[in-house]
Amino acid sequence: MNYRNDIRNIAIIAHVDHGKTTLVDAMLKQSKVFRNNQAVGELIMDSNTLEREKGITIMSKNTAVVYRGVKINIIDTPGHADFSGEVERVISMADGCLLLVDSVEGPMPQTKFVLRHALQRGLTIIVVINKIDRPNSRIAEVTSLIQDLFLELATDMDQLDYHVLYADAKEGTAVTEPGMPGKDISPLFDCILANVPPPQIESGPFQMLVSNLDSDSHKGRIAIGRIWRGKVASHDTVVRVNADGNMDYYEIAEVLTYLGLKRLKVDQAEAGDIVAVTGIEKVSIGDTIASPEQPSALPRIEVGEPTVEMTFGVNTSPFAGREGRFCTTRQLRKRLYKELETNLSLRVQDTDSPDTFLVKGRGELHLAILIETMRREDYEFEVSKPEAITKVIDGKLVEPVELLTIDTSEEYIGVLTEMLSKRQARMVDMRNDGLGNIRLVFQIPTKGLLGFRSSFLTSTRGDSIMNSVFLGYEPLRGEIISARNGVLVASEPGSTITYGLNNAQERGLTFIEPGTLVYEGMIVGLNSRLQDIPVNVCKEKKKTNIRSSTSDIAVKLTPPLKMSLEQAIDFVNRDELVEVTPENIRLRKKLLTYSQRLRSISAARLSIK
Ligand SMILES: Nc1nc2c(ncn2[C@@H]2O[C@H](COP(=O)(O)OP(=O)(O)OP(=O)(O)O)[C@@H](O)[C@H]2O)c(=O)[nH]1
Ligand SMILES: [Mg+2]
Repeated sequence: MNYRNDIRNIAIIAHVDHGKTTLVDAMLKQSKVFRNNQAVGELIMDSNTLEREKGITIMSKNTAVVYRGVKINIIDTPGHADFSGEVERVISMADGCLLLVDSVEGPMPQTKFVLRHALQRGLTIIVVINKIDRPNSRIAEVTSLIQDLFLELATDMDQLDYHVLYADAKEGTAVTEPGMPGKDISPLFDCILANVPPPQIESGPFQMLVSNLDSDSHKGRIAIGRIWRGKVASHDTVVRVNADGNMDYYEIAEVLTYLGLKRLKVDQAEAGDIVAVTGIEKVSIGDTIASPEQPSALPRIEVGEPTVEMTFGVNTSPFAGREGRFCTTRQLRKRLYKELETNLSLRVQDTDSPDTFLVKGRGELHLAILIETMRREDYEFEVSKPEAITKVIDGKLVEPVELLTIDTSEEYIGVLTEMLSKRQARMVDMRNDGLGNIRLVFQIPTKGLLGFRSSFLTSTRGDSIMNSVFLGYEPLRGEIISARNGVLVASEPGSTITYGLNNAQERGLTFIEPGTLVYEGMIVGLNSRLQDIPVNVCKEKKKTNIRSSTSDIAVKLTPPLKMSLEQAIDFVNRDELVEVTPENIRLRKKLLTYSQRLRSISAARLSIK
């Protein structure tokens, strides 16, 4: 075995928001990959629009810096549990990981998930306790919690011998001892060079595993991955081995390597490096690209199973086809199946109905991001309520269960535990830091967690944080009765009028402004009681000749409750749909007319009897 001392390959892993992308900013800025006066901004790697809007990383990305003559390939990964598939996918390119832990929050459920994966793969870990500038940082305590985590997860003794650094990623400083004044990020670079093993390389014909895909309108599909053996140059003939073990031949067009935010064209690249190659039109993630001399496949990348499913269907509302450019079954189907090429933990299935597809993901956010992305690409479609995916293990029906961590204050313990017990959650831990900050940990079936976030945020007035990670499967328990009230359903099509909306507001909350086009069966508000009721929000005030003393007073409406896409998905029940178009998110009953809904209720009653 040989090593390449001129390269290190690292992945940055952590719980959501612990500062991974900010740390990459610091590494990029301080390794002089930008001109001195170049304005590069913050969270440079969060380059796609949704990432910038939401302030979270969704897809893992590659970059590289050069430090003391060594190229450090860096892979930034997302920390949100719904995108765990991304971490599992790219971690195979690395020899080491920076495990970031927030100095206040300490290790969180996703910290454990990513650390377990990294240790199982035998990667060298450098712990970076980040955000040490935060006023209530508790470095000593967090250090010992991390130690406990390693003791629990290490697969051999050597792994307990990890290095710890202390960073303020925002300032761009890291130190080797707590309390030391920070100057720059170089202690981190030095630690990486000294401790992350250089890539081991096998000599022999070229072999690489495709871990990521990108595309370019000129270059076509770009396959990204680590070269495990040999070297590759442009115009080389290579074999692609796909999931079924089938092989086809291609000519490599270009070989590119990373530097900063750029991909540079190089004559050739060798084992140990992370490269992007073009010219292989049909490549998928997990494929091996190899020299025809020895075209053996590397083990494919395996990612965890999806836990949540919902249907995506062609828009069947009376407004179908008005707002989107891509509205047909064929277009929807093609787009969904295309997503599978890069979104490894997603599954798409045809259903009995040709216009509807079953889409399975790692959580509500995973699916919501896909919906939002498609809507921005001008697709129009309808989606159903997300449901937890049950399966059969050893002849028993089981359901996914998650570990839910809530950071809140004392005053909300009562309301939260009450809400959660209705959702079949069981408290497993409660910690009080003595200052009124509480951490509650629950075990909860995924189905109980669906739709919980919005009521969580309202009942804790937005100042608590919740996080959940997949734990495993447990025998299926009974249904959770929806705690939501009934809805106000438009009984007539038309344009909404203040008078009609005002009448509706006497029944409950409304979701739309005056002048909004509605159709019969569209949900326009939340009832203050349990049943659904039809309301005519397009109703005008009867004109009379008699002037009453109050008739001229303008009606003042309460501002409507506007829902984001995620809130809308959270909100709907099984007999309802979310209609998604590039311009609007509408809620509707599946059955649009009142008489259809009445008939279905009486049919359901009959079947119970
Ligand atoms: N005070 C302080 N804030 C920091 C530090 N590092 C990051 N932050 C802030 O923490 C927030 C999250 O930072 P990100 O870098 O997006 O975190 P991330 O781990 O990449 O998040 P995901 O990719 O979504 O998992 C941002 O508001 C940062 O400005 C730090 O050292 N100190
Ligand atoms: Mg990030």
